[in-house]
Amino acid sequence: MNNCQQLAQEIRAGNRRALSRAITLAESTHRQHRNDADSLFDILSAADIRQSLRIAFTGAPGVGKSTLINALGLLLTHQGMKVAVLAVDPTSAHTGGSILGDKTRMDILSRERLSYIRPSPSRHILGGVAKHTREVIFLCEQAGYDFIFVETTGVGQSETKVGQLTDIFVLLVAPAAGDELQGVKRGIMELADIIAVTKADGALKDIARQTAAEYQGALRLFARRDKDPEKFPLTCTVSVQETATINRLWQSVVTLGHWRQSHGMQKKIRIEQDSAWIHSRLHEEIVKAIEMQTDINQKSQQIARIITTTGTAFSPEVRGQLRTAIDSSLSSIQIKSKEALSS
Ligand SMILES: Nc1nc2c(ncn2[C@@H]2O[C@H](COP(=O)(O)OP(=O)(O)O)[C@@H](O)[C@H]2O)c(=O)[nH]1
Ligand SMILES: [Mg+2]
Repeated sequence: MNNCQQLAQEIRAGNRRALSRAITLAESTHRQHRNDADSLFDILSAADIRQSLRIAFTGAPGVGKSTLINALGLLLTHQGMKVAVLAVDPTSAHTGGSILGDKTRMDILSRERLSYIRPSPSRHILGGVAKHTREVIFLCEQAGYDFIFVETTGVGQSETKVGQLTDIFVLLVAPAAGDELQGVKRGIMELADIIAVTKADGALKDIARQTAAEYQGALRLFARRDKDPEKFPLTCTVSVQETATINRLWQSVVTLGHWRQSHGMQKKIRIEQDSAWIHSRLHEEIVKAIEMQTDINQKSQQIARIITTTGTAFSPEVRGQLRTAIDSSLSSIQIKSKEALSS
């Protein structure tokens, strides 16, 4: 048995160290690691593919994502379910603060035998959110996790991307009534399956209820989606101090998950998502190959110098140079691919 086969076997047996090693391979930029990761994916996908329910938790920093995930994770692991948490948080890449915060907030969950917590390395987040998140999700699924929680903050369109990788999208908002819905972007609200107003306890309880009612009102203005049963997308309030609210939120997630599964929606959504993901992978690889095969950077610097002289991109010189650069790049790619084919 070679190393990749061994690793695949350990992952399937639920070995967390093996899973971490595999994720590191998948996230690596080294050629050899990528090749190993490819072999690993081949081995894992040749067997029976396991799938988990994937849930995104998104919302502004400090809204209570990690705390809620910790509470939900404990609830589920105590029922014997396996929960994996992937933190895709661009803000932590800048400050380092959130990752430390998450460590303590998910500390209790991380000690559970049935949990697995993985923050994304910051360099991957900065270079395009969660470039490998789809692969990491696949690996966690093959390790037998029943639920995969993806935590992300609304920075640099990370939520949109995470929304394309998950089955259920939970948007968390803080209690703050009358605040023009806190500037939550329309596009994010359109993605939401559940909007949960957090910290609904103590002095904030009433405000949280009011906030939830406002969001409920706003949701009514959106067009109905095929992927929703009656009452969805829904709004609720939640507090980690009140277990009943956590249970209720989870019941909504489960209800929606079951409905989508039994109506063929989950399968449909996943096929669309995977097709889009493959498209963007292909796009990325081709652009990378083109950049490597042409002197695109040098050419744009040349043109930038002309713009500095002319003061605008709309000069005949610039447009002429641009056409020449495009033509010569395209023919250079053609020549190089012919060479590659005949060699
Ligand atoms: N009162 C109250 N505070 C909460 C609740 N959930 C989270 N918090 C607090 O909100 C702060 C930010 O929480 P955190 O989970 O790190 O937010 P994240 O940045 O969205 O992951 C922490 O100080 C938490 O203790 C809640 O249900 N009630
Ligand atoms: Mg957090």
